Amino acid sequence: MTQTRTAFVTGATAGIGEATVRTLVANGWRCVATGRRQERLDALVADLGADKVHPACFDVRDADAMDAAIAALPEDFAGIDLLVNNAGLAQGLSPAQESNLDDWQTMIDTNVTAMVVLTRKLLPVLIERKGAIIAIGSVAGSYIYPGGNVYAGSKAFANHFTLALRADLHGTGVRVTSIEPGMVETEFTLVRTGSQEASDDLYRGANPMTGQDIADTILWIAQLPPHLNINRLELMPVNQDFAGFRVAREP
Ligand code: NDP
Ligand code: 8X3
Repeated sequence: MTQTRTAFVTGATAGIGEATVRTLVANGWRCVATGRRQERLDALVADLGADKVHPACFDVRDADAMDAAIAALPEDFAGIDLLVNNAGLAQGLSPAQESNLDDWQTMIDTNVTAMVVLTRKLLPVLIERKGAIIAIGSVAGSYIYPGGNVYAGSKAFANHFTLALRADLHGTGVRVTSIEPGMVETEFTLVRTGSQEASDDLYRGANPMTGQDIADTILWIAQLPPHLNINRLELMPVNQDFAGFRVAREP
């Protein structure tokens, strides 16, 4: 009988992270599911079982709360084989010159600092267990769009930090993958714009990817043979592409 493996999935209360927990559990994994919304973590436990899901409710920007959550992991969930660095957000779509500095700080704290801190804290167990790290970066880290500014910068950092980990973990047996999605229909755009109408408008007719598409990709990567590493993987819906060069024409 194969041993049950354990994943630590950040941002499991919605979108890609929630789909990932549901998919991993359906395929025999245990998951530590994190997020700030306790009621959504409770719903995951109710649906999937307390033996399969351990809820860890904390704000990833709070390093002390992160330490406490890691220290409180029950024995069955403490041996982490897979870290899914997924929690993240965008706030605002304004040009840099009109952007709100608090929004920028929130994105840096969440998408950059928290990911780095959590990864550093879990590296010892991941190395001990020859585990894997899968990070959700974004195409925004490679192709810039107007208003992307700090979000795009934070995702360029995520894409690149993840690749850099690959170099440092050389010889440890730990696998590292940067998944870089384009448009996925989740609560992301609602959080970004604060408007259900803007969110619906963005996705209308685009046939975007779903959280399930990304979760299936994560499962596929996580279950590849241990000698195989996907370094980076960029995904988009067919209806989205990366052309975007603009020319401002002088009179
Ligand atoms: P959702 O808004 O649906 O989910 C975001 C998740 O992140 C939630 O579970 C939320 O939990 C968690 N989160 C956000 N801030 C914090 C915080 N401070 N502390 C703890 N948890 C936090 O978005 P997605 O599923 O789309 O996003 C997941 C990742 O995918 C993000 O990193 C995003 O940048 C990336 N991505 C998304 C794309 C898209 O088009 N949707 C495209 C490319 C990348 P809670 O609010 O309960 O704390
Ligand atoms: C573009 C991807 O992360 O900027 O659809 O939303 S992201």
